[in-house]
Amino acid sequence: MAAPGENLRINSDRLWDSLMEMAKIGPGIAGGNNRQTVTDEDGEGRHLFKRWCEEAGLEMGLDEMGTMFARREGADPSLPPVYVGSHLDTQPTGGKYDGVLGVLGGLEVVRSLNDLGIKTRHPIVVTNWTNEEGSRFAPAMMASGVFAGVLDQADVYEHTDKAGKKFGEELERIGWNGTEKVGERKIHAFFELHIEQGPILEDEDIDIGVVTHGQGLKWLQVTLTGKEAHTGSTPMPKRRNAGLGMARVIELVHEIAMDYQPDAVGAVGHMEVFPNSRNIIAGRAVFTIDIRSPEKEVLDAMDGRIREGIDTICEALDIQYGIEQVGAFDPVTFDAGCVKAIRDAAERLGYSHRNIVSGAGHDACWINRVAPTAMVMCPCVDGLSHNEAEEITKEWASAGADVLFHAVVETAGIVE
Ligand code: HGY
Ligand code: MN
Ligand code: MN
Repeated sequence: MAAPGENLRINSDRLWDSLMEMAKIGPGIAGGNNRQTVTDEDGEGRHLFKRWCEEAGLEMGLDEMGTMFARREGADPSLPPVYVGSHLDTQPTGGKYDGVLGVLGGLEVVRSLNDLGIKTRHPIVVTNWTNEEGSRFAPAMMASGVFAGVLDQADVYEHTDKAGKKFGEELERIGWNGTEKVGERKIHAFFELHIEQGPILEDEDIDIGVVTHGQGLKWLQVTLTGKEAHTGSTPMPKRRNAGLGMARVIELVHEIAMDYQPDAVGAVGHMEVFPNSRNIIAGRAVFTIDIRSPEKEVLDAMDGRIREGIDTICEALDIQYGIEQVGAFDPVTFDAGCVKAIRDAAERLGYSHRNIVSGAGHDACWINRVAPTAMVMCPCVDGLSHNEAEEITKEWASAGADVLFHAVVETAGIVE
């Protein structure tokens, strides 16, 4: 007996065209995107997404974190909706698909339901979560974190970017601060389609990643304080070199992550030295350590060893240090029912699939705390992401969106 809507497929051309259209907004310098959160470019991308949603007959909601909720009514409006989405904000040197595929894949589900004249029992809400990347304003997954009650809205409103601008003021400046209280919406289930951002699916020639877990993360912002001095006339033993301290800590993070292979990872991607002058010994260094593991015990062990190591390094170099945890979430186990809906959809559609643990963080990781949640992944070329050269194929995008379509529709129920 064929499953309801067994042959349901999305419109591949329309999805791809929408991805390419959105990619024109906030272009990067090397073919990708720079559409950072609550910038004018983000605002422009939101307007385009809103226009598309309204053309699809959706009603747009907006909360106080700027998250967008585009609702397609269900046969029973009193039922909690099935949410489907991701994020439209990008890294400063981001790709065209990270996050965007999940939002526009969700829109494509609705567009396809409209084409087919299908009514679902539960309403469906396509979602654009504000500031998933956490690059301009830490932490990552900011709006979904406030929605899940793990981040404080008043606090994150005060977080500043490198230029000292505040998140809340920037959200208001671009005109996307809504009036809806954050986190009051009831969610029946949440599904997120995302590129893998790693090499596994492509290496194994697999169409679909059924995401069973997400690894945990910690972001430790470190400030090292030494003493500015002349690089030429200051004897080596008399130096208090914060730049040298940062270099040793970066090496330490790498070594500690290598002690917990094959799964743990660690790096420092954000680093600033002051005064950053060629002939002044760095008096201050500010940088962020990013460590991750699927196992909480390993994450905590790495955290402890890094803190001990920083203390030893700073004592040897006679420099002071401060460590502030600016982001963290425990490893995530996604909802078995939602995961099964995704696996069954891939099976039904004839797509190759495998279980996978997400290396990157996603809004789904927080929403999983307040509603049954799961993710679908598609491959990306060379596993590359957070790089303007990020690339996927139209076929991969379509397969992922087809599976998303089936999982969402099956969970929302078809009534006619
Ligand atoms: O950092 C992350 O994993 C995500 O891309 N924000
Ligand atoms: Mn993302
Ligand atoms: Mn990202």
